[in-house]
Amino acid sequence: MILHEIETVSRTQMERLQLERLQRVAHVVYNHVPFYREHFDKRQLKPEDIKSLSDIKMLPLTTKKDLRDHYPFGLFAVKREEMVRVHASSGTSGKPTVVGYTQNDIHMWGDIVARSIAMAGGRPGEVLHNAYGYGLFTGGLGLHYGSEKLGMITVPVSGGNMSRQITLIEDFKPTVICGTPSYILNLAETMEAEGKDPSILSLQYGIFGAEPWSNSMRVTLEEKLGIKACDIYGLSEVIGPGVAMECHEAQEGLHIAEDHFLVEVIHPDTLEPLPEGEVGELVFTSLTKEAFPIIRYRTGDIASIQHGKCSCGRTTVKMSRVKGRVDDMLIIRGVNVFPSEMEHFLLQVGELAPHYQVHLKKKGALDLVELQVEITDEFYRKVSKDIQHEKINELEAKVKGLMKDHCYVSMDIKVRPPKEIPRSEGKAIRIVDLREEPMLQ
Ligand code: DLL
Repeated sequence: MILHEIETVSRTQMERLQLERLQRVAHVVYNHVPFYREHFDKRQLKPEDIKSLSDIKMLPLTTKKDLRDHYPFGLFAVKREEMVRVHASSGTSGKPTVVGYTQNDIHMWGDIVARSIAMAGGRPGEVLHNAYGYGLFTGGLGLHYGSEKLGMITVPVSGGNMSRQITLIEDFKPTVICGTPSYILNLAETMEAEGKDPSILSLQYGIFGAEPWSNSMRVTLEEKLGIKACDIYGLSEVIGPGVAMECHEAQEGLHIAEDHFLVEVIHPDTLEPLPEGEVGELVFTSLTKEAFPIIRYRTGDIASIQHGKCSCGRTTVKMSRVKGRVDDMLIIRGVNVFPSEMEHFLLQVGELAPHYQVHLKKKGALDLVELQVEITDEFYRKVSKDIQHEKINELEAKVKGLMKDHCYVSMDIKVRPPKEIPRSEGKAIRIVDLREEPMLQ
């Protein structure tokens, strides 16, 4: 096991380091980012007023809108000559949010991703197959630099081109595979369709993230690929992948790289801080970034945090797995539910393939929610044509009951034939909003 020294320090030591770094970053943003200076001035606050970690609450929250309003480089704290890279995340609407890195930022990011890969089970000298997309998205290059830093032989495949992915895995014999869980599922199923058994490959560990995925999806991926699958979390605004990582020993919560990122959990409506263990919106402050320091960034991601020593030996604070984004929460007749919660139960239905989509439609003034699920090839073949209609009706009723009993929501269910739900090429599209389009009767 590769344990980094900083991951096992006492709480007092960690908090001392965090405070020192927070005080420094407060000075940096005050002196170099007019947006933050204005906020400090409005509150009659000076960087010196930060005397303890809890004083962070005096600082303003930063939102995605703030990033968009200062598009592209308005929140950067260094001169252009000091920057070496930008990444961007595409939003659902409007301009992307742009983030920047100095050479030191790139080194620091490489270090935390190297720590993350080691946490998942990766070891120097072994091969890592990186199927995250390379480009403006931080997944590909983020994992790439971390893998090289750890001393792994890095295969920069990126996404797409399934047959090449499969050949490279068969020939290069990686022990670690990285990608979004939905894309790796697509890969495993493509192999199965070719009559190959992905569980006998050289793979031992998976590093999956960039989208919410349930524990049932973890079980599916682990069984199909014969691996241990760990969750990696991050967002470009904070740095990219590596903000937090699950260890393969416990597979229970993600260790936050808290020497670099200070976490808080707030109530998404009242914005009040929530106590440890309560589920709310994650907020991060970067403690060491140079080009794009960020203060109290509202991630929109719903999770909780917990302190304590993990069975892997690490003492860093852990976050629970992300349930979903605030914007993806479905409110169905007053009940809140995330697609990943529905996924957890759907994947336990033997007749269904692990693919689904939620379609939001409008009928008059009414919002309709339709959960689309897909039957397995096996079920399709087994059930004879004359009773298929009846069996599908039964299955729809079963899924409807399951959603009602476990997620407390009543929604329309549509069972679709095999392979009809679009497969993921990166981040899976779980919610399709058709409310602006006229309904076909
Ligand atoms: O998705 C960074 C990343 C790349 C993380 C590779 C992990 C692996 P963005 O494109 O900026 O960055 O999207 C960030 O994706 O706010 C979450 O809503 C979601 N997300 C990321 N990781 C997870 C995860 C990358 N493990 C947004 N579980 C975040 C659930 C995740 N959601």
